[in-house]
Amino acid sequence: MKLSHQPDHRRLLTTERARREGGYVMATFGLLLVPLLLMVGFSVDVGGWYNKSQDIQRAADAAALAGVVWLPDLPKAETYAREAAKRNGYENGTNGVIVTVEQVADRRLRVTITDPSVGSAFYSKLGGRNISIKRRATAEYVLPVPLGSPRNFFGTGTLDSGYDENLWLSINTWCTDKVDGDRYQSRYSGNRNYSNSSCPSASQAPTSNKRNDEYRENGYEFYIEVPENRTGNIDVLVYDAKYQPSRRLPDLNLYSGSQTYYFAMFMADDTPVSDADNPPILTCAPKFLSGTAFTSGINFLGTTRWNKICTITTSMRAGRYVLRVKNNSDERSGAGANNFSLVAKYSSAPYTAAGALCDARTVSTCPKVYGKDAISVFASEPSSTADFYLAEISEVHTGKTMIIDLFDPGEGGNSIQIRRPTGANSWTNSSFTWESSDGTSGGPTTSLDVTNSRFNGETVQIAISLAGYNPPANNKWWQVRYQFGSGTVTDRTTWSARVVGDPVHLIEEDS
Ligand SMILES: [Ca+2]
Ligand SMILES: [Ca+2]
Ligand SMILES: [Ca+2]
Ligand SMILES: [Ca+2]
Repeated sequence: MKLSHQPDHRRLLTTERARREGGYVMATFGLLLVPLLLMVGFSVDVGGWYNKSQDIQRAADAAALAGVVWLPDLPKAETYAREAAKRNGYENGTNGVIVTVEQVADRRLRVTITDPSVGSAFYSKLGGRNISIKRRATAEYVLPVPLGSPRNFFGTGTLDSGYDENLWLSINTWCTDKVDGDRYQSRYSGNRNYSNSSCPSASQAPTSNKRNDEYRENGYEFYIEVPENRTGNIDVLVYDAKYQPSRRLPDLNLYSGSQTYYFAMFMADDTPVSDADNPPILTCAPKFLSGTAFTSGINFLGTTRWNKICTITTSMRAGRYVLRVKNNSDERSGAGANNFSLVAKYSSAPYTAAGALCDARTVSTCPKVYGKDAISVFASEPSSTADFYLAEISEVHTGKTMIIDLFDPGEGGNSIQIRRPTGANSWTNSSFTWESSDGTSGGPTTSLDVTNSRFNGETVQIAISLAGYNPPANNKWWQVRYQFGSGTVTDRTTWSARVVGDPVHLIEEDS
């Protein structure tokens, strides 16, 4: 507690004790009456000041939390912080109250409230002036952990040998069972029967043991991050957006039929903590059926199977755009996995790997394409050991706990490791504990045994302590390593990673 004028209790107590030691009880009582009354008065005042300072602290806390989510827009953060302070009784400029709002880091906001005229019951009657109380609070917000790619492309599989990701983005049809690896877009669980006639419709209300309750109406979401210092218009391209099981690769066919997929872009906005309010870009919401034509004139990474789904022009704002990809609810005419890739490429760049692909860890003007919350992928590499980018964990998370969900991981393989970055291009196995939805658990260990397809249809939740975590400046990306013994790595799976803790919270600051 910070009070500018604190009463001197010690002196009063000393005085009292000294007089009691004198031994003249009655006389002393009379003498004591005044200081005793003063003491009572002061303790009432101190209690009042304490309550007041708590009120001011609460107002500062509320203001910092309300304002921080508007950063980097400081004027807006100020407006919302001051409104929250006002709602809590402290209006800037009224009764001399001062509410100062400052940005102290990228996503940190400090609010200081000073009330210069806190009155008192007794102190002021003795001629004491009103005291000034000042309290401050600092809030920060932490964005979701970027998933899957540190670059301007994601899930390009084997399209370019120089940038082999050996990973396709993937989304299954409605009428599939999640046991095949799609945690959030397969509508069924425990109903692996893909013939058109036997796949229940949504209106038939599948019995609970057949329904995947984790199905998400909004499908999967990606972020397209447009840097402030971009050098031109940026095209968002998708490779093989449609599902064409007759062609098979890269799509996976389980039961023939046509399918519809919806892509939709949403503007970057001032509230990065929530995506629910990002305005849709109506011209960037294509629908893909098996017969949808590719965009003509694009011959990129050795293929013409591309569609341009959006151009983010330089007159549109920088920031994080949201790209939503979902299957068609209740479409039961086929079953399989629709594989695709995403690239955010400068419009003026040539359609070559060297000209169009970049890594945001080393090139500041490079747009980023990464997954949000969960990535649904088809991992496929023609060797027995494969490393895939999993999640970017910056030092803001040091001391917390990272949680990784691997759904339906590693059938046919031997083991999986989680690797933390140690340098620009080096990683080391991390120790973790794990718990599976099948009831088994283990660790601490540096290797998850996945032999005998033991986690088919199960979620393995991995917990990693980030105590003392200090990533290299040029690489904060963690990887997941698959080891398949003699065979080649292949897995249709869904991965998530997050750090435990509130996205918006108050932090302790040294005064
Ligand atoms: Ca499986
Ligand atoms: Ca496809
Ligand atoms: Ca928003
Ligand atoms: Ca799998």
